[in-house]
Amino acid sequence: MRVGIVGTGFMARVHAHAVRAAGGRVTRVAGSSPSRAREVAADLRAEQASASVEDLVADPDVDVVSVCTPNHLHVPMATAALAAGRHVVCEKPLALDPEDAGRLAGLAADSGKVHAVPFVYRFYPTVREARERIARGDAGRLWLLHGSYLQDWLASASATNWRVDTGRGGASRAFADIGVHWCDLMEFVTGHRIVALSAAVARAHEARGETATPVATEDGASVLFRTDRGALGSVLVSQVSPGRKNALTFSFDGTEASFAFDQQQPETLWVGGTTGNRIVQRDPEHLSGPAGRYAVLPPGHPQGYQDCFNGFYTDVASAVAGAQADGLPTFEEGARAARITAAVVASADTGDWVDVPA
Ligand code: SOE
Repeated sequence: MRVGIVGTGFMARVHAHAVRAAGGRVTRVAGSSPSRAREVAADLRAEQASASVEDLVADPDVDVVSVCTPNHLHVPMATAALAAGRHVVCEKPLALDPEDAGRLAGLAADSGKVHAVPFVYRFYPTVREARERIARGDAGRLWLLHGSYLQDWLASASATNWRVDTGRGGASRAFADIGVHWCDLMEFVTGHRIVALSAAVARAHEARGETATPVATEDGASVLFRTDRGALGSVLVSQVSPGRKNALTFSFDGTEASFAFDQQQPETLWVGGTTGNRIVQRDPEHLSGPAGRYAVLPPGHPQGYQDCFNGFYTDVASAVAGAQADGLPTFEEGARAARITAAVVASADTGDWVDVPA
């Protein structure tokens, strides 16, 4: 699997490691300029730097294009890659609005090519174990789905980033950036689908950066939702919660058992019951098949975020080879995330409950 990476930031590095872990080659890197591409290609040990994105997507030595750029460039770059007949991995959010996301998902579906969005938290073995146990009925009827995703990298008013800028990041920031991970994970693990939601957003800082630039995007969001199977849920999202780094947590509570997970302690899954609780270890010997597939190290050697990306690209490589694994997040999941985000923005604007299209 020969991969051309578009983008030169933190995610490009994570994607490059994962491509190699999956047995692929990083054959090209393109960036905001030829010189930046050369610098990062050397840093990532890519085989060549491409002078432009156009050169990269046209290069016969590229099977898969991985779009790791700021959000506003995702649609044009993924569209160009599909038009050139390449498979595409595109970082979330797929697009800044649901219409563009839907069009891109349609293009991808019609292309017959592999198309994937790295909702990578699906690839923790303990998450897959929760999904398997819930699917076989261990939770009973799930009725309360709750959790949060809290970070602190934007806690200071001096901290800023292209994600803060509406033009490059989109109308929503905290929810579009990390709330979508939580919602994808909830829907993937439980099989429920959000059908309506009520959201409120807030800002800790009205201006950011050295020039005190006014901010129009949210630092945090609180979302109440109902699902197609009658459950009630809530998720709290923040990028200004000091001490919380990537504190994605969920608790999915059923009539028989509750399943809880903490992304900062991913080696275990908590299973709550009225007569006692259990801690399920990430032990390949004792996980279900679909979970064990991603448990690549013996218990006691912790797996983490990069291992999730490695598992994601292993499944991308399988799909490129014609064997798509269960649970690969595609552009359809990217389009769904854009629909949920648009509902959050609309509800936060009006204060009303907003339906989320199927
Ligand atoms: C920044 O909030 C970020 O890198 C997100 O963009 C990623 O999607 C998330 O997995 C980690 O935090």
